[in-house]
Amino acid sequence: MKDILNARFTVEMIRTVTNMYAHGWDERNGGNVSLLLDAAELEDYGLVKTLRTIPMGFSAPSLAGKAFMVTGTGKYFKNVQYDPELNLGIIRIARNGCDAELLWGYSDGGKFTSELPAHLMSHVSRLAADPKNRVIMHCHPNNILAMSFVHKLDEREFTRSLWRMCTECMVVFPDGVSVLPWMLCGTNEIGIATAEKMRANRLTVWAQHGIYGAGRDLDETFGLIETVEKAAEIYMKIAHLPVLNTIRDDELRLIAKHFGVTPRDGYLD
Ligand code: 2HA
Ligand code: ZN
Repeated sequence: MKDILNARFTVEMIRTVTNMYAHGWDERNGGNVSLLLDAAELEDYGLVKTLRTIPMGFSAPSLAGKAFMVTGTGKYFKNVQYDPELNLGIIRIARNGCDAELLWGYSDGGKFTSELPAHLMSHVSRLAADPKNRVIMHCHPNNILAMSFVHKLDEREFTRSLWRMCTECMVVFPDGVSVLPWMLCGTNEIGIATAEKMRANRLTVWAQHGIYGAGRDLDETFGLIETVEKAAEIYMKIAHLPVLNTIRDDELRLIAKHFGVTPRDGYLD
């Protein structure tokens, strides 16, 4: 029997949340990550039996039978590497679409992140857009948060400001960022609103809270957030200074053409 602690996806999850903590994106119990797994592969690790059934409080019928590794509620990213089985869990969505079947983890009797609605509903949106999507990631990067206080929350304007901050931005997130106004977190409502945004692109800023990213693997998703956070950092460094130079729209178009990416429709003048 293979050991789940040595599984490639477990090792990558531990490395990723450890790195997120090291970047200062996940103070205390901040942030949460979910990773879509191959349910059949879990049999190799002996993970077939339901240890506990945990109601989710919402319904995601299209995910029935799918398995996810999800960070635990109230758990600190900095501690995951020292006790993965306590701080992480693997759940399979039950046939009724409303319950989570715990296959591994949350060993203190805990459960998945309070943001499970936003995660699973966003998985549904992203899988519809890209069947290879596997990751939803949420965290609280300083500069994205700061920018959400001083920049208009119009998502076209927000995206354009970010694109102009570093040449690479257009290459990394040509689909732009969506922005949600402040909302109460941990609710089905913010989950529905986030998933609605995630139909169009892979990044959603939660004003005065943080960001959601989606991607095909943990590295790609981390890199998306890392790039937005870098752009937001430059923005915060220059926002109060007279700006003498910028990247113009025709130059943004040139970057997109050169790197073969399509900018979000209507976002360039
Ligand atoms: O889990 O980040 O949004 C802590 C959070 C809630
Ligand atoms: Zn949060």
